[in-house]
Amino acid sequence: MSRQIHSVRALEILDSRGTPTLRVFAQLDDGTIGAASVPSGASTGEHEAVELRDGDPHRYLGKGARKAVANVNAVIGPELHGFDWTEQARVDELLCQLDGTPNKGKLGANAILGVSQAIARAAAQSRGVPLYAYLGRPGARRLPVPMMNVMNGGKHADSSLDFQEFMIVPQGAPSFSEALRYGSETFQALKSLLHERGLSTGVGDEGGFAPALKSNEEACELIVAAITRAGYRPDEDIAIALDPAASSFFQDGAYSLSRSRQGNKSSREMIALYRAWLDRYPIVSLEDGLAENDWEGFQQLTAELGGRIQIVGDDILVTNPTYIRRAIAEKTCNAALIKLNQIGTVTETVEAIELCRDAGWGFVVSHRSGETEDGFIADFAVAMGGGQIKTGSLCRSERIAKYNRLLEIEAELGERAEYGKA
Ligand code: 2PG
Ligand code: MG
Repeated sequence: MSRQIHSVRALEILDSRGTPTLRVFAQLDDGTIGAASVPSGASTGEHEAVELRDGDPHRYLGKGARKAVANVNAVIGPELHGFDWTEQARVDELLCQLDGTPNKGKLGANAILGVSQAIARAAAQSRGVPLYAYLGRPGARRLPVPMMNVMNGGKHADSSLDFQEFMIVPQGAPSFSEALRYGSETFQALKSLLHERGLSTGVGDEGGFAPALKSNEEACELIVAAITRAGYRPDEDIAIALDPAASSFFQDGAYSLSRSRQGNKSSREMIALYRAWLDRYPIVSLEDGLAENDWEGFQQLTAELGGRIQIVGDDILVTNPTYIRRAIAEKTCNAALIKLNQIGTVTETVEAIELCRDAGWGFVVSHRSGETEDGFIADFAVAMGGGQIKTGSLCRSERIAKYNRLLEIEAELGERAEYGKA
């Protein structure tokens, strides 16, 4: 049987913000075609792999993706022609070599990731197995607990919230489908609460509400009230996870909570604030509670609160094995956020996850704020078996696409499906 890649080609498409991105099609010699679309972040980490943009101010405000498309069609495609598609690690290695830079700045991480994912998809299809089974360890069957971002602030919405994401975590649900129902009902309860108070029910980039609240605390209060109104027990059934995305409000050496008029805070004061919140709200996970270069602060945060909750590194780790290794050695966090496009290939992402697993860390497979209808990360989360996914709120189809794909996987696994954090 032929195991050769016939061709890869890319198309410029739009993401959920109406900004260009890539859809890549990989065709194998047996005629199978696998496709994948690439997401894009807004609150990006300084050390993320480079997303190549055209920079032509006359097209899409400089954000066109034609250069990345051309790199797939003219540079990567010819090199991959005839390459063995069963060797994902070698495909990804070749992609890194072709680029030749440490941050994928030449060909673009968007071009590279699209190819890497499209080949994985085509390979799974050709083998006749679902993507989660193809990428996963034998017997992959763990459905993740979703972290659902029901309140949006920071760079994702013009709300009054300094913190970017307030998420609900249906940890007490018996299955993924029930978790989704818990989440959806709570989202609707939150909508009615906001409506009754005369607050906006318009949504931000990830589908969470973006009202003008008086404080970040009020968001937590409202979420707890919504959980109760929906008939669930805060904590036991549904907990809270936060992603303040603190790099985005770290200015001139201080954490500036200017939207909520809480003034400037030091790392110590931020940690004290989180500690106080832990006593008041059912928080189980805190991502990017401090800024990406505040390694010392993070270490302190993990030392003080890491025994009680999950301390997740996103901007500080950027799914990069180099930073994850350092963070494991220095006890900087106890979990990593995993975004394929921060590092740029499927194989390197798996490597980052293996490091977390070996260190006894948690990991959360994540979407970006700019997404497409592609459900790749749903399969990827099940394949990796960590039992946590972050993929937005309970509305907007680019978010729901991932949840719907997880429902399909759960149904397919039937009795074998497991649910929950590993
Ligand atoms: C984050 C992400 C995803 P962005 O900070 O975790 O929610 O946002 O994609 O804008 O970096
Ligand atoms: Mg984040």
